[in-house]
Amino acid sequence: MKNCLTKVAMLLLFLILPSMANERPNIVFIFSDDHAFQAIGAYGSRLKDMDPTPNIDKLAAEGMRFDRFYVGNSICAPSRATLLTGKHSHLNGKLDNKGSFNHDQQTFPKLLQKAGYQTAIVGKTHLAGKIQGFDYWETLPGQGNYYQPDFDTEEGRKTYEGYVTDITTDKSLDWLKNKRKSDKPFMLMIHQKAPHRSWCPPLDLLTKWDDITVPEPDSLFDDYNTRTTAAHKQDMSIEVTMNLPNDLKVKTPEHNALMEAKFAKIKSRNKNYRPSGERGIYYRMTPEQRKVWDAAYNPKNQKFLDAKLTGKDLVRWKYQRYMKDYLRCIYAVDQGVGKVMDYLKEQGLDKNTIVMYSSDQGFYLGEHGWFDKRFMYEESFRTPLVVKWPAKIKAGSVNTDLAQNIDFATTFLDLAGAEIPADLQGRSMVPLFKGEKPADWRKSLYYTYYEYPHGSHSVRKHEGVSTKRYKLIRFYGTDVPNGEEWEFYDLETDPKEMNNSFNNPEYASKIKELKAELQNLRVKYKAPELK
Ligand code: SGN
Ligand code: CA
Repeated sequence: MKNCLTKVAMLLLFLILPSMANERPNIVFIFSDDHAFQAIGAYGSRLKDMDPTPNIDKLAAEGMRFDRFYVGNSICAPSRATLLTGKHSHLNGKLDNKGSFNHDQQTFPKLLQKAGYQTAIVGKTHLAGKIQGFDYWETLPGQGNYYQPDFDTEEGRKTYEGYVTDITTDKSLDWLKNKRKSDKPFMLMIHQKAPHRSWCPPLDLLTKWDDITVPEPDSLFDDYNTRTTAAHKQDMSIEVTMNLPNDLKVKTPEHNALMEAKFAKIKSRNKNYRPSGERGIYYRMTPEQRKVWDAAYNPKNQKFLDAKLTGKDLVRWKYQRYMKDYLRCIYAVDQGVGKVMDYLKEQGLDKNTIVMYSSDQGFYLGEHGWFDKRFMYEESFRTPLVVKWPAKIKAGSVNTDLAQNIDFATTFLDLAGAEIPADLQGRSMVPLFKGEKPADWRKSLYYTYYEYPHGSHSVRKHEGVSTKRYKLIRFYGTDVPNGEEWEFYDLETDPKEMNNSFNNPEYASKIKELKAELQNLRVKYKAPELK
């Protein structure tokens, strides 16, 4: 009898297990490059009336918007290393864009595979070397190219004609439709290159928003009064750093002739050569594509050249061109989000598929006169996160708890019901999705930035701690006598971080508290003291 009962129990388990596996949610993770939350309608920014992100807004209306989601190191490759490992940079070893990434280490996709998930990634990874833990992958080498992008695949490098954002979306959909196995839950990562510098839009959007004026941020002409040397010495301003021929697409015939001659020379030595990188974008286009590009930009450029703008007027014009191209890139990313959501719905997959939208960091859209990221100020430290999960997330909800990109890996494993290794540094956001904040949820965030003096934009190394209301930043290795400079902000009274209040005696005890908290976080996250 006992034997018979065991047999029945075994049979039941055998029948139930596969259906349990099917109930585990699928995850579609859409990740863009340098997409600031200010450029998402749902975040209610000054750009919202331009309606740059109707589909991401829809995702937020059907899911949850995270308003206090941050990165641990605001730069591309380190952010991606943290996404994969669930660890801060000093533990996963990827401190800056230059250093190598050890692909052999533990990453969440490897663990998801072990837990029975199918994993796929398409697009930018920015981690040199062969990506591991994915059943299917097609990735951009390095920064990738906007037009006629190369993709690294299992069969070697391939070049596809077209616009990188559309190709990335279509390849992801092709995997969903034709390549995945339908008997297993899946994790699909759609990693868009856009809207990374130099903000090259799809050719059908080159004149979108031509007839409007983009609202400017209050701090476009910030003088960094009260800030330490880092803000004064950066090289990421719209005024000085942003250039006309590549960033802003004002190419004179003389400039074009010079570049063409240069590329022809290289091609005569290497017939397979194709211009690439930011300087090569225009010359990588097909003659037909260039025709469309020239028809759109040339008349606008001529008007600009005739106006001979200088000083603040020139900065204002640069800001307009920058923002329009940036938002055009985002519009294409957003259309891709729409296509994916439509497909999931069509197939009835939407109910049990969690869709997330996020970016590798935030970005300056003229705030403090800047573009790029790196600083611990809100625009680059914060990044968007929108999550739709009909089964558990209340539509239209907003979360304001402090969450960070170290939490991604733990969250994915938790969603999959997989074991969560003890060395992961983040926490699962699944309770937050359900509106159940754990009593011991974190009250502060740890931040580091390392890429100096090498790398672009000359942003000094710093570390810091931030609570919901206060932020303390310590720049180190700078030009002052002991190499150390501090900034402190009260985000409630100074949300735009215009007044460094480090020397304000009213905040002395708060600053002391945050210094102690920074030390606590170093211990908690096993971080070295930075000099
Ligand atoms: C390139 C860009 C920089 C940018 C870095 C890192 N210069 O070097 O503006 O900060 O990438 O970006 S460009 O002239 O090549 O456009 S990241 O997102 O990959 O970290
Ligand atoms: Ca980036």
